[in-house]
Amino acid sequence: MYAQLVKTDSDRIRGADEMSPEERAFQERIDRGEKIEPKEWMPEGYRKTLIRQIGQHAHSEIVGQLPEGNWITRAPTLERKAILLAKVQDEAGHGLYLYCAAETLGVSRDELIELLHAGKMKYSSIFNYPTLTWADMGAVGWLVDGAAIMNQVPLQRTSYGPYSRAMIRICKEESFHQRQGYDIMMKMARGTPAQKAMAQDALNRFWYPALMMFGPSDKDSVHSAQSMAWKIKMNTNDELRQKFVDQTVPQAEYLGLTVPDENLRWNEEKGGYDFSEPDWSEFFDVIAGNGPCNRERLGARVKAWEDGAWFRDGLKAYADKASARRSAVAIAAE
Ligand code: FAQ
Repeated sequence: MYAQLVKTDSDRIRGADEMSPEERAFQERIDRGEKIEPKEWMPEGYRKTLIRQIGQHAHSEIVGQLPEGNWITRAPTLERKAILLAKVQDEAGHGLYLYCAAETLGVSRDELIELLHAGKMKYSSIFNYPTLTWADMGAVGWLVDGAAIMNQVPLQRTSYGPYSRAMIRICKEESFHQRQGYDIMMKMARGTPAQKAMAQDALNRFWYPALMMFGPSDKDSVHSAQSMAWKIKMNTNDELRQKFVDQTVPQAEYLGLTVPDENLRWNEEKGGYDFSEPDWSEFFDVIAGNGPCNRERLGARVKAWEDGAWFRDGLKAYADKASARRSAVAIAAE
């Protein structure tokens, strides 16, 4: 089951002449912009690609609570603490909607979690970087949620119904997250010289990892072509990265901070910024499990799962007992 779930056959687009009549009819529905719903026929590759992407997205939300959870006890004011708590709770909620969306494709949440814990399913590279100062809470909200929104707004129009509906609510909450991050950055950037230096340092450390969130450059993206043909993805990785840079650079200027890229220049002809690519060898290293915090993050998730075993056992024992009681009542009533 694991190998089947992890390996997808979505790497190559099949021409209409290679498709079965069912596959052709399916592709025509996608091309007309129809939504695909859970019990409807779908190609196996479509189902597996969705499980991979939605599952990875769900894991990202759950693991993504850790870098910010790290700062809840150290938030500088009661108000900041309440806001950060709400944001981290939202991320748990996003993970739960997304696991539910994945479950409609015939995989259980337990199976997905097992794959994550076994290192066989990925989560976003960004959460393998440490959050060292309070300014990092600003940078995560501004840049990480900003990149997440840039990627997820188009996903509201994705072809799979449950995923697209989950995205609508998630995007609304992500907008609040992005604003709270920018608000922290404003406060820091307009504070004392030491606070401004902390904000600049957070931007320096999170800029390139945020650019990596969009995935490898288009020439190295394995799944984009087929995922776009199926409207599982609506844009290429590079298109979204460019939009993110174009939107974020003026926001950095407004803060009086400097994007750490000496090649950053407005390009009149293309109507967007030229910018330096992230270090892709670092990206591939991080997604292979060798980033600064991979072991710590996965270790924290596995520990939380193991520590919760008594609670799951208790729930199951209660459910089994309740179901046995219902059966006894039903037999007595016959
Ligand atoms: N990290 O062929 P492509 C959030 C993998 S939510 C790790 O281009 P694809 C909210 C990719 O899986 C953030 N792995 O892949 C929040 C594939 O490997 P595989 C998560 C990555 O799927 C904020 C290989 O590289 N968002 O942040 C990454 O077509 C703050 C080749 O790549 C989503 O998941 C990466 N960054 O495009 C929470 C959005 N990029 O699976 C807390 C939905 C690529 O074959 C705090 N996902 N890989 O072994 C997507 O849009 C897509 O899956 C992409 C990747 C764009 C991420």
